Amino acid sequence: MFQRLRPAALIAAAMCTALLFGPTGTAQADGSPLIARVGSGDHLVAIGYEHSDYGGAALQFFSDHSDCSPTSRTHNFDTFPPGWNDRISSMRIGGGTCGAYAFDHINRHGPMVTIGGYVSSMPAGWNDRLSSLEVTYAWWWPRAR
Ligand SMILES: [Ca+2]
Repeated sequence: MFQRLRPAALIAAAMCTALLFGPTGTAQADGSPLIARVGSGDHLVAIGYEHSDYGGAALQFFSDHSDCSPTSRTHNFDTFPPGWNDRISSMRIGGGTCGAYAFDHINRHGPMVTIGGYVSSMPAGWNDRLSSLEVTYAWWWPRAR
């Protein structure tokens, strides 16, 4: 049981750490916030970062639940806040069985790549390209099992 829960616990701890010790201050030089959020609800399901290795400004993805099972509702983010289109360079996806479809265009359209867990740099060709995101059951993500 401990082994099964461990990856989720590690990712949850990392996400808490990112919240506590992530970017400090309230705004960047252009006035945009260092930590922005998208989605409604109290459950943090993913974090996107401006730079690789979880650096720079952060975008937090919130949902009304945190489940990623074959039957649970997916966490859909059809657009990103102003300044966040084509900007994300690294991500952390929620633990357990969660992974994400990351799309080139808004409304979860266009070319797509699957990611999960810690993504310190986006897959080749996907830096500064994400425009929408779907966090969901990650059948392709063996480390989430
Ligand atoms: Ca794009």
